[in-house]
Amino acid sequence: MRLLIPLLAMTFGCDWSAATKTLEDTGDGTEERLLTDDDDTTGGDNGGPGGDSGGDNGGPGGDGGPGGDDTGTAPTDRDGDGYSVEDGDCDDDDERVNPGALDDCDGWDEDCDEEVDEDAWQADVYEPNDDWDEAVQLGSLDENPIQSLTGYLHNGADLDRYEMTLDDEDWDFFVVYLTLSNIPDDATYRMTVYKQNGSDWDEFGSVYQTGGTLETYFNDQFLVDDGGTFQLVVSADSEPPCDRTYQLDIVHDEY
Ligand SMILES: [Ca+2]
Ligand SMILES: [Ca+2]
Ligand SMILES: [Ca+2]
Ligand SMILES: [Ca+2]
Repeated sequence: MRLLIPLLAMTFGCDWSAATKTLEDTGDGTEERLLTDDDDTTGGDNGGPGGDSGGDNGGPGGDGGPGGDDTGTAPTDRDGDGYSVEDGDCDDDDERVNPGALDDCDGWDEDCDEEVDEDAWQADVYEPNDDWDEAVQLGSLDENPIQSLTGYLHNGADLDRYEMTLDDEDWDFFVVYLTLSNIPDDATYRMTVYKQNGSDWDEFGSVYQTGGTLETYFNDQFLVDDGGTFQLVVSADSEPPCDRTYQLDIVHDEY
């Protein structure tokens, strides 16, 4: 594929290509999987989340109920997490579950708001990076022409922005190869490239793919100094699993 690039670069305009596969197949599987355990509220003893969700540090101690069993009046906060059922604790036998808990990526709604794993992004060292001015700074591709990182898309609304700069001169040519791998088979991931234009961002192009590896590149125009600041946005067109990592590789070539 690289042998093709110099020829394409010699042609007019900024080229954008990729192996785009279609299918907008909205991933419903994830959503369903996450909600399966969710409906238990107070009451009975078993059925707590302690189960297998994994990923977390020591789950809440199993069953061994707290002291004083059968008093006539129900204790207001049986698990001692600071919230009673009246306060919105949807599992008063599990101190890990309460309205003040962090709802991380484990398939369980720890904070009782009927939304599952919405705080998963907080475990991502690159977050927050959804807004233009929050982009992860990759610096100069002239100085660091090969970059590789691991990211997460935590839900279908997550955007991961990466910003990079490129120098150019009229007679130089550059090409930037972008590879996004480990896309889940049941999710469609997208890469969109923008170039800064004053206070605006011009879209270079957008490509997407379901599952596997998405490869694309952008390159410069003939006889134009079109270096500058670029942003790459990784996003999902469908709901991805919150704990699935993707790998992003960026390679800058000049000739
Ligand atoms: Ca609780
Ligand atoms: Ca939640
Ligand atoms: Ca959770
Ligand atoms: Ca993000």
